[in-house]
Parts: sequence; C-alpha cells; structure tokens
Amino acid sequence: MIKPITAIVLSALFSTVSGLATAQDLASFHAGMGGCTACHGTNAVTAANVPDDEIDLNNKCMACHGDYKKLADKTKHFDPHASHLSDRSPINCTACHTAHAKPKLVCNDCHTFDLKMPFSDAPESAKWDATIDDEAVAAAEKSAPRETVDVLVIGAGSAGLNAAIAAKRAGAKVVLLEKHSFAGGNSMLAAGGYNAVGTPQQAKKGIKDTVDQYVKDTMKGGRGKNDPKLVQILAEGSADGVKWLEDMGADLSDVKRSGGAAVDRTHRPHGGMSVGPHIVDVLRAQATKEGVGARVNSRAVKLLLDKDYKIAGAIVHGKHSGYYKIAAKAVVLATGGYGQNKQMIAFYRPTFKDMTSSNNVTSTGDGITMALNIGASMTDIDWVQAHPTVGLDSRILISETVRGVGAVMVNINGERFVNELTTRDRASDAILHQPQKRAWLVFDSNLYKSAKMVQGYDHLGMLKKADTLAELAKICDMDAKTLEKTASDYNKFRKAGKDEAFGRPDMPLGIEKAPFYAVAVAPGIHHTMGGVAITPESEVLDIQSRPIPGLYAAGEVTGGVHGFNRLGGNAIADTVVFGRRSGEHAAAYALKAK
Ligand code: MEZ
Repeated sequence: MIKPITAIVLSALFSTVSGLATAQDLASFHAGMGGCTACHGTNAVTAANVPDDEIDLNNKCMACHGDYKKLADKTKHFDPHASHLSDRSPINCTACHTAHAKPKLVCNDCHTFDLKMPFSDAPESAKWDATIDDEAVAAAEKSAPRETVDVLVIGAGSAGLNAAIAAKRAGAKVVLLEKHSFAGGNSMLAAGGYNAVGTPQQAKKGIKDTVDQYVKDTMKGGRGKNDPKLVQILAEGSADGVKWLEDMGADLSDVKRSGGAAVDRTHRPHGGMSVGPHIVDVLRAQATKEGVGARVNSRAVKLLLDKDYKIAGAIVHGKHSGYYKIAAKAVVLATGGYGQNKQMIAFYRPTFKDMTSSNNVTSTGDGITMALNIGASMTDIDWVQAHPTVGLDSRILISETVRGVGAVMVNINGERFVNELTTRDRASDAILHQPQKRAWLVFDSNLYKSAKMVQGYDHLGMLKKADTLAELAKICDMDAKTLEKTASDYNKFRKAGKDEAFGRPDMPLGIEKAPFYAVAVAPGIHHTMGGVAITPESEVLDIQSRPIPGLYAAGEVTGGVHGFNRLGGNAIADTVVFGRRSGEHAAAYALKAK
C-alpha cells in the first residue's frame, strides 16, 4: 500500500532539499533561479496543484530551454531529443527529467543506452503507480465525482486515440486517460504496417485483392478460431481507416507483404519507415488539436457500475492528484494486452513465462483485470503470440518487414529451415526446433538501402556486416560453405520464380550484393490475442454473453479478432477500425442516455 501523495507540500520539499549541500536534483538547481514558482507558477505549490498531465511544467521547461528541435544534437550518435521526440506532438520533458528525484531515460524501458543524465545522483523515488491503495480507491468511490463526462477512454495507444477522436467528433464530452508519462502504448512500437484492402495504393500497384481474401487469410492465420463477424468488419473498414489517418496527415503510401497474406496489403510510410511511431505521432497531434489529448500519468484502477449493472465511470489514480472518481455514461477500454505482465503470462501461457517480450512496459493487462473484476467474459485469453524475430537477448523487434522485403532466415549452421513468410506461430515454432532455439536473418546491401528501419537496427549496433558471405559466416560463427550454398540456392530459386526448398511465395530480393548483413533473432512475446469478449458494436460481454451497458473495448485488450494467431499488419488495422467503431458506439450510447 502506498500513501497518496496529495498531502505533500512541494515548497517544503524544495526548501528541505535545497538546504542540503549535497542535493543534486533538478528542483534544487532551479531553486536558485526563483524558487518553486519558477516551475510551478504562483499558485499554492502542493503536489495536488500539479496537473497530472504535467503539460504546464513541460511548457515552462521549453520556455527557457527551447523545444526539442533546438535541443537536438544531431552530431551525437544517440540524442533522445533528436531520435524520438517529434515536433508534431512532443513528449513532455518530464517523461525523463524529474524535478525532485532521479531522472529516468524512458527509452531504456526497451533499450540499454549508457547515457548519464543531468542530476542522475538525485535520490530515487518510489514508482507512483507501483501498487493500488485499496483504501484510497474505496474513499474515492464514496466521494462525489471530480468530473462527469459522456465517454471515458482508458488507454492512449492507437485504439484509444482513435476512439477518443471518433467519440469527440460524434459530439460527446470525452476524457482520454493514459497511465504512462506519454501516449502511444504498444502501438508506438509497431513496426511493420497496417493491413488494408481496396486502397488507392493497392490499385496504383495493380494489386488484386478482395475483402474475401483478407478475411480468408486472417481466418487461416488465426486457425479458424477468429470471430468471423469481427474479421469481416476489420476487412471492410480497413481502407476507410487508411483514409481517416491520411486525412489527419499520415503517410501510408508504401504497400508490402506480411506473413500469411496472399498479396501485398501492409501499408506503411514511404522508405520503409516504421508505422507505429508515425501514426501515433499523427493521432496524438490530432487528438490534442481536437481537444481530446491524453491525460498522461493517470491510471484507471477500477470500473464502476450503477445499481442496474450499467457502467457509471471509473476510479482513477493520478500521479499528483491521487485517487478520484470520474462519472461516465460510457467507458471504452483501450488498455492493450498483457505481454509485459509476467504473472499473467505465467498463468495463461506458462510455456512462455521466461520469454523476452517486444511489448511496451504499458502492456500489463490492466483492462483485462478491471473487466474481469466486474464480470466481463474473456475470449481466447490464453492465446499468446511469439514473434519469431525479436533481436537476440534484447527487446527490439526485428520487423516482419525485413523478411517481407527479402531477408532469408538461417539456423546457427547457416541453413534455411522454413518459409520465411509463413505465419508467426509456425515460424516461431520452427526456430524453437533449431539448435540453440535461435536464428539469423541474412540480407544484402540492396535490402539495407531500401529499408530505413534496417538502418535503425544498424544504428542500435544490432547488425553484423561483412564484404563476403564467408566472412559474415565467420563473424556469426556459422559454417561458411553452408551459408554460401544457402544463398546460392536461394538466388537460383528466386530467378526461377519458385522456392523449391520451402515454398516461400515471394522473393523480392536475392542475397547478392555486398556488403552482407546478419542479425541474430529468437522468438519473443509479441501479442496477446485473447481478451474481453466483444460484440460487432464493440460492446463488452458479461459472462452470460450479454453486453455490459456502457462498456466498450477495442484493440489488444479484446479477443476474437485474431483467433489463435494474429497476422502481421492486423494489429494496427484492428486498433484503427475497432478504435473508431468503439468511440462512435460509445458516444451514441452515452448521448442517447443523456
Ligand atoms: O503487426 C505486426 O505485429 C507486425 C507487422 C510486426 C512486425 O513484424 O513488424
């Protein structure tokens, strides 16, 4: 149990800390430049007076220091200001720089950059959201709501951002909550793309695709266990979802193939850029523009029902403002999956319990827990997807795109062992049956030049590089002759237009042009297919399969769309199509209930 921090008076903290000769924190440093008011303004400075979204503080930082563009030092190999912070929708400075405690390089949630931040000798503070204070929750539940809205959206990844924008456009009063210090969730890490059928991009490339084929591929990938009605909606709404994003300024001009797809239908930005950071950036900026920007540092901890078992709102834990109630006629759960919750993985999928995860730290299954606590029904909750190519001993996903645009996969001896474009479950399984349960992706300089994300892996030091295949084999401890034969066989298959060894359906590039590259990979947890059961209108079902009035859900928190195995490119499609849909239905319900 942690104590709410609302009672802490920051000015007292300032004077105490600044009085210590050894204090090495940001606040003490600023104390000599005008005291608490320099950052907090002239209001009584209490923790409760700091808005949870910390935007005011962020603006104060920028007023003196300039924006990220100004701060970015492009001459450095790694400068977080340059690499991850957009000028379209900047992340708060306070996501990393903490005034009264040790700063935190949030990129190290996934990476391992050895950067020393200013004031890193400051004392470490307890994580504000490490536990849930049951007494504070009960007190908040008894008290009057601090706010009343039509639609409360929980979780600001792509599904939540789309839901919030759609609900707002439908005329609802909306609040969007995000527990992390910045919006984006797991969507922010999506690399490959967005599957859509019937887009102008496909037409321009002469790609023949149909809604039926999309449905067929998705059902086959999911081993026929998907809810066909949900898959139909996904396919039918996919092209309009692309347009919806493009109208906000997104670039989805490039189309490529993903595993399990009969044709090229994975849309993404030009030049092989990752899709997730781009669309999150666009959505974040759009949501802010439309007045539904995410309230960050705000974790929903309990869903509330009224006496008729209808949704009545939620209890929220704010980083500064403590526990409070928001009354809402409708709630959209967009909290993502549970790929980062070790206990849930160990419970639902024990064989994956020691596996690395490509997921964001935010994927802790909060929405599933909250929904279970009010009697929601779950679909396929134990189906967890291992992505075959997570960088060995890392959390960095080596996107399916790399295979899609031409890389081959070999075992530690240098032999191919699978159709690289098969579905993820089969590819992961194949790797787990190889010596040391790992593999190498091998490609040439043509691929390196064409895919920006591959240059990103190089930037992160993940690639091995050599001028000949024999040399590459030596660096990677593979058998040189075997690797050379693998490449030569593959190049022959490609020229003949038929993969005699494994039936790979598409071989866009050969392994021909030096320098050659390899990256070590192994399967890692990537997507939790199961979650709350929903209707085609995105309503959450109870254990007797009746909709819980006012509760909607979209994205990875739901089950049913992907069956037992999700196809690459279908997650972003899911978050956009069902994100919008959940927001629209929630708004219609809430406005009718007024
Ligand atoms: O949809 C995905 O998860 C995807 C395409 C991932 C990837 O390999 O890039």
